[in-house]
Amino acid sequence: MGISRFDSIPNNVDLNSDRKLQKALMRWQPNYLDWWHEMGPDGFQGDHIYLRTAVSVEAGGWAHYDFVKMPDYRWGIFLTPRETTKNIGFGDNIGKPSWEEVPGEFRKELRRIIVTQGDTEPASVEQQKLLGKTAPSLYDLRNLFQVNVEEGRHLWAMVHLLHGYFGRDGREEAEDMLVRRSGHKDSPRILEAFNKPIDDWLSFFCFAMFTDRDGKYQLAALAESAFDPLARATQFMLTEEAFHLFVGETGVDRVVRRTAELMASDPNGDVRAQGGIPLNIIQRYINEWYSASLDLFGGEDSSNAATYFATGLKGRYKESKKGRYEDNIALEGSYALERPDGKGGVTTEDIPVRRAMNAVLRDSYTADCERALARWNKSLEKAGLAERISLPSVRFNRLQGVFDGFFTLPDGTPTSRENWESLRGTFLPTEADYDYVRSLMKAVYEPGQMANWIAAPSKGVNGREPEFEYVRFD
Ligand code: BYC
Ligand code: FE
Ligand code: FE
Repeated sequence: MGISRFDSIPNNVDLNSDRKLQKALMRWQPNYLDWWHEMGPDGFQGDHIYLRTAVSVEAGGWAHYDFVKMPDYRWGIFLTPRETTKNIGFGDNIGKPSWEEVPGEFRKELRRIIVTQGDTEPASVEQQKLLGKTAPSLYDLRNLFQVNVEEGRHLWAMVHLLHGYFGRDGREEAEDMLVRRSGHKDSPRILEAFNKPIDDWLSFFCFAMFTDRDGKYQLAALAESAFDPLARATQFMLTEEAFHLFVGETGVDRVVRRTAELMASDPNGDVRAQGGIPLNIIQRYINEWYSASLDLFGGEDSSNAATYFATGLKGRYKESKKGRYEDNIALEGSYALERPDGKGGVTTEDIPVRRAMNAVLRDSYTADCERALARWNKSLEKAGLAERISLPSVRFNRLQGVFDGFFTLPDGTPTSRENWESLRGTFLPTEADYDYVRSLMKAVYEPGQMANWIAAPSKGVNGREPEFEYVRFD
């Protein structure tokens, strides 16, 4: 019983010869499927979706595209292969061989990192549960489900590590992944951004743009890990992640482009009257999701981060890329950290680089977000408009780190709580904004048709036309 199910799990971890791992996964799998049915996409479970499945780790042929029903998706387990044994690339243990097993002294920290990472994956599926009902096109509907099943696979990737390397407490943690619920009062998901509702597609695109992008940087930091199975699992996750970021970045861009079109075509620039999303609402959504995603990097000045780096658990972005960092030990040098001065202003303080590793990773992320913003602004420019959108300051609207509880305008200018509260509706989405955006969310399920508030994509998926019937309703 059940063994045949394992033949259906694509993997390169020799699952067939690992009895213990099989047994653990066999117990977990039915609970995972129960969770998927309860908390995965609402409806559409019997429909045929044109989906990509990871079937190998070969650069050219890792993905297979076909129509599948989501519950039949083959969630697999893949580690990026290594040609040679690897040495630790940074921190106090630099140069020593990477770990194939979990060292006893770092067990707790490693488990915690893997659990935190794993928890975000099902959380995002829960947050996006209802979006299929209001998809702006079949192309977008299919992309949403692609992201959802792959986040499911990312959970599998972390559960494989928990089952394979952590024994009984790993199995307990794997069960708990299916128990916590996004936004639940008593057992919420671990990180705050994964408890926020995602009720409309502009929120979804912002989430995929800004929050999945935190995922990219966290995964990249873990892909440097001295714990080799974690490094290889996260490395492979990054191949799928690239598409999620594409969905977010091009999704926001398509909204901006459509808005620009409507602004340019109406002499009064009245986007609302034409059923589009005004630029200032888009800006407020960006402010909201960018600041919430910055919180996911943890505190800028963090002893946890210093420990993770020193021990080799977590590196910087592209730590092992030659020439990117002068020094992979990072015991010398400092980071100029901006923080509140205690008198209502802001000051800069030098802190040891190792303590600033969260901030260093976040800076790589911010630069990447700025690049995307520049692209969106190009779309405004091309439409002949003078308006521009921007990223708020990293000080703005923070609930973690040194600026938690500090009030600034989006440009970073300190202000009083009273002033901030009175201006809130100008820089963060209001209930009226959400109501308006939700009022536009009406499903469009005809192949090639597009909701009015968003531009069509420039190309389809896997070489198909944008008009392709990406979802075949049962
Ligand atoms: N919310 O030293 P600190 C993804 C806690 S997204 C709540 O400042 P640290 C995806 C912290 O736990 C990527 N609590 O931070 C995206 C600590 O608690 P204790 C997910 C928070 O530990 C879209 C205290 O505050 N992966 O993949 O250096 C769709 C002080 O912590 C938060 C990871 O996160 C917060 N935002 O860094 C699907 C990677 N921030 O010790 C998927 C694994 C901090 O006082 N996680 N705290 O009890 C980590 O590496 C670290 O846990 C963090 C926090 C970077 C998140
Ligand atoms: Fe993921
Ligand atoms: Fe993702």
